[in-house]
This record gives sequence, structure tokens and C-alpha cells, in this order.
Amino acid sequence: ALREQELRAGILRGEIEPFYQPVVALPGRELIGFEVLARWRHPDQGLLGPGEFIQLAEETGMIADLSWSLMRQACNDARLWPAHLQLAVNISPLQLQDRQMPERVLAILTETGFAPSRLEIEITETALVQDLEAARIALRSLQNIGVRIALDDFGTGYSSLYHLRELKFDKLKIDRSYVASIPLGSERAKLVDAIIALGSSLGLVTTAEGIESASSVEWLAEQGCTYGQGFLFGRPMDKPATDLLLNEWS
Ligand code: G
Ligand code: G
Ligand code: G
Ligand code: MN
Ligand code: NA
Repeated sequence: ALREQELRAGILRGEIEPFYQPVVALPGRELIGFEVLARWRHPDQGLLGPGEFIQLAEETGMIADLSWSLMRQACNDARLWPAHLQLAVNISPLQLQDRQMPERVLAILTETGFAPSRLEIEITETALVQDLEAARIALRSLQNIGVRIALDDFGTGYSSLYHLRELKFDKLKIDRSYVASIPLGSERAKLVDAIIALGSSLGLVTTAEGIESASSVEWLAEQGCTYGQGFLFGRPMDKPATDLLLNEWS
């Protein structure tokens, strides 16, 4: 199909670009790092978000090339950030099934000189349902070299306690559908509270995603949520804007 050829050509032309969204510690809002998110700088259609091409990339297998290239660019950029700042990268189900996944990550770290201890890999539960044993081996070997593993979009899709029982994660990311604006005392707030407590009882740190209002910040921090991410703190931004933010704040 035309869209498939278009995406393939876009990837080859280097039009997939890393955008960086701040992650802050709660409640003080100190910057602790960024999550890299893919954007397609399309020649005619302008800037496209992942919603417009990630699914196609997954269906056609292009997601692997796309994501590895994005990880390489991001590690290369992040290498020059202040050394305490972390980088979080999304890994697709297809990449997780690749037996060489840990070696590919290590190759990128070696090539870019980015420290494994500064890298966090985000996986969704969708990626785990395919082959749990392969995932276990891959995640363990990444953790053995010091890379941290976050369970992304927790609370959606295949979310269950099963994966928390079967695999060792470092972090839970609470999906933005729970967080965007939390009415106090609501059922949603009770669920968020329970997820944070679950994480902390398992020794995991938690990140609340999609924080849009200042009133959520204090409440989330009081419940014991470790980190926050969302439009309130910063939108995903391109490399020049990220560098500008880092220069202004350091
Ligand atoms: O920025 P936005 O909210 O549109 O991102 C939507 C989703 O696309 C996010 O959940 C994010 O995990 C995913 N995404 C962004 N970049 C990549 C990528 O390079 N690889 C994979 N697998 N997913 C990505
Ligand atoms: O990988 P993941 O699905 O967690 O990616 C996070 C996505 O959420 C990004 O695509 C980002 O653009 C989006 N996002 C980040 N902060 C907010 C927010 O405060 N509100 C909303 N609606 N979306 C956000
Ligand atoms: O002013 P602006 O809306 O861009 O601020 C976004 C938020 O992100 C601020 O509340 C700020 O506390 C937080 N933030 C982002 N980066 C840093 C940083 O490097 N240091 C501190 N202290 N806060 C930061
Ligand atoms: Mn993510
Ligand atoms: Na998410």
C-alpha cells in the first residue's frame, strides 16, 4: 500500500525524529530525565505523532528498524545531557521477541558511549503475552548490565497481577487515562492509590503519566508516587527545545 511505502521511504530518509518529554520527581518537580517519543517530520503533512504511524510500523515489521534507530539517536543525544539525567525508551512487542534484543541494546550503548545505568526500557503488557519466557530471559540480561525495566501503560489492556508476579520490573508507569485529572475521592483516584501501594509493596517506583493539573501533583506525591510526567511539566519537544531547556535550568 502507498502508506506503507511512504513510511518506509520516510524511515530511510531519516524523517523519524526523537522528541523528549520531561520526567520529574514528585513533589518537588526536579527534572530526573526524559522519555523519548517518536515523531515523523513528514515533508507534506508536517509533524505526525505515533498514533498515525506506530501501528502501521508494527503490522509491517518496520517498527524494529524505526525504534532501534530512534534509540541510537536518543542515546547519542542523551550522552551530552547532565550525567544524572535518565533516558526512557519504548520497546515494541516485535523487538521483545527478537532473541538478539539485549545484544542490540548493548551494541547501541557501546557505540554511543551512553551508560547502561542511565537507560530505562519501557515495555507494555501486550508485549509480554506473546512469549513470557523469552521476555524473562531478555529482561533479565538487560537488568544484569544495569538497564532498568519499566512496565508501561499499567492499568490498561492486558493489565494483570500475573506479569508482576512472573517478572521483575524496576518501575510501574500508571497510564495517563487514570491520571489526566483525578477528581479527589473518585473511583479512579482509589485505583491510582491502590496501584501506587501495590508498586511500593513490591519495591517498585511509580511514575504517573499524563499529569495535566497542579492539583494532582500534591495528591499523587502524598500517595507515595515517585515520579511524574505530563503536559504540566512539559510536552514532548524536539532536540533543540530540549537543549534549550537544559541550558536554562542548569
Ligand atoms: O506521543 P504519543 O502520545 O502520541 O505516543 C503514543 C505512543 O507511541 C506512546 O505510548 C509510545 O509508547 C509509543 N511510541 C512512541 N515512540 C515509539 C517508538 O519509537 N517505539 C515504540 N514501540 N513505541 C513508541
Ligand atoms: O509510551 P506512552 O504511551 O506512555 O507515551 C506517553 C504518551 O502520552 C506520549 O505520546 C505523550 O505525547 C502523551 N502525553 C504525555 N503527557 C500527557 C498529558 O499530560 N496529557 C495527555 N493527554 N497526553 C500526554
Ligand atoms: O515553566 P514551565 O511550565 O516550563 O515548567 C515546567 C515544570 O518542569 C516546572 O514546574 C519545573 O519545576 C519543572 N522542571 C523541568 N525541568 C526542571 C529542572 O531542570 N529543574 C527544576 N527544578 N525543575 C524543572
Ligand atoms: Mn512509554
Ligand atoms: Na504510557
